[in-house]
Amino acid sequence: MNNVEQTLSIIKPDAVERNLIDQIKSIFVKNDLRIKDNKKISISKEEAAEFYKVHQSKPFYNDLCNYLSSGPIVVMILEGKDAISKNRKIMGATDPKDADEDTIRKLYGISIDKNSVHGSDSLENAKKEINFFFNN
Ligand code: IDP
Ligand code: MG
Repeated sequence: MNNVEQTLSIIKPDAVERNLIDQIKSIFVKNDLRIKDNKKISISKEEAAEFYKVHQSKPFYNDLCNYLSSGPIVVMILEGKDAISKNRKIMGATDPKDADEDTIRKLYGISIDKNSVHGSDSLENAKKEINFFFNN
């Protein structure tokens, strides 16, 4: 089981609102990322602020926290070979207009803030982020 990793994925409010949950999940599954756990939740602005703490010095931090707490989201643990980098590749660039063809953000993203999905960017952050939403 070399390089089997877990990563945190979030389907953001813009995608949940447009009923894209099943389409996005099917892209992960098609790419051999197993959905180990998932739940549809709403979070408070304070929880969003804690989750996105690494961005607290950025000019877009406040808008980002308002946005993630603006409606239901789906949080998922994805598991598979090289899950962290694979998920980042499947998601595409942060700004949908820079994203490669067939990536989730190219297909469904609206703008740099409404870019449909989140994915952990490192092993360390994946562990922290999974624990944030699925601490049992
Ligand atoms: P990522 O989601 O591709 O990892 P990050 O740089 O970690 O991108 O930024 C977190 C989120 O903050 C992005 O997904 C995006 O929604 C938002 N964001 C990033 N840069 C900007 C910006 O310049 N303006 C507005 N929102 C941004
Ligand atoms: Mg990031």
